[in-house]
Amino acid sequence: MRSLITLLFAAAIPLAFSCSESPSPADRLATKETVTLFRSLYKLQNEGVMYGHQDDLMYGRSWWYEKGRSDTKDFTGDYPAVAGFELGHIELGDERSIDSVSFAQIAEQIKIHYRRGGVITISWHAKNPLTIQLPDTSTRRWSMHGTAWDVSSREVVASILPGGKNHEMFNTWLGRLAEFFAGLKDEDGTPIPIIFRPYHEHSGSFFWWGTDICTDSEYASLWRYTVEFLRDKKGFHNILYAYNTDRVTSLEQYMKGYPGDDIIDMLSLDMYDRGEQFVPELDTALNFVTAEALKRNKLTALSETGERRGMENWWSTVLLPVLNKYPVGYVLTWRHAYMPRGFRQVPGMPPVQMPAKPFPDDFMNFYNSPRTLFLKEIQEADIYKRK
Ligand code: BMA
Repeated sequence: MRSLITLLFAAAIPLAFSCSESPSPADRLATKETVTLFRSLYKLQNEGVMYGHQDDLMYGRSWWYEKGRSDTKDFTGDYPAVAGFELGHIELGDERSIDSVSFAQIAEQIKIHYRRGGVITISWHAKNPLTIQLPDTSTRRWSMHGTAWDVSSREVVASILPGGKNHEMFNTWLGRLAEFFAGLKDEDGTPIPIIFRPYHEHSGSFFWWGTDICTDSEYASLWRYTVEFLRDKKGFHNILYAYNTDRVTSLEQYMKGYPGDDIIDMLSLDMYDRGEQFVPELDTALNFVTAEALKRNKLTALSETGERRGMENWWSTVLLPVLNKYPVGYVLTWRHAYMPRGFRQVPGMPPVQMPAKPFPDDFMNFYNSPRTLFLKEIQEADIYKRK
């Protein structure tokens, strides 16, 4: 008996060690595929940076939902490693998203990209659950009333948390989100692992969940409530949760409102190039965000960025050198909004003709860098361990 106990104990030690040595999703019940994805990404972020593109599979400036088409593929011959999708307006029960994309087609492309061996990330520009119920009194032509960008009330987050007057309504919204997630299954019924990045860019104050629009503790509670709803109440164990801020200058600022390591799987950052300060600011932020992520055994990403207007060779001379310094899991650039007439019209300004090509030529230098990973490279790495 004694020897059996000793034997069992001896067997348990390496097991315990191997668990603590392999970073795992925050959800202890995460599915096998989700754990595998998490570990693959954790390892890969030290080897290269995956390229991601928002709505890449849904449309480009001059085309709209052509199955199999992708701006990234048109330009480079390969799909992005990470495909970004947006679920704004799913909460209303609409058939189409905030960007007019059919949710059925989003689900279809998520399944296809997963089959190909790619990574899926989802954002959610949810409407403002408080102001959407009030009349629009704005006289401006471009009213933000009731949208994700409506920051006119600081009561909104409190109003949807338990005990708040919009709590039941928000449960309905989360329920609709859950219904969509429930459909994300492989042919054999296996839930598809996704990276979900709601309530993004918290350090800014331009969304109703922004830093000046709610308290840190309300923000953390919103996160916790959402994860508990999806994970514990609805039983999803295929979701990796990405915490996210807009530009920040210190770790303290980055972590304001962080809901906890038991909720979050990825520490991500959004930062667009708006001028000279971009490189030093991004360098500083990626330094502390990635160091903190590794300390906590979390994934990392520069989950939104975009080039400086009018700058040549931005991809290879600005973005890549900074990314090369840090273990950044993926870098994603935002959508190429569909412009059937080929012009971008900013109110009050003359229309600007959009470039005929989806990316500048320098994007090929980024693509050809041995550090960047597109779909073929992560297919080789077999991130879901299907081979
Ligand atoms: C924003 C803009 C909007 C879009 C939203 C959600 O950054 O691109 O036009 O509706 O993202 O995708």
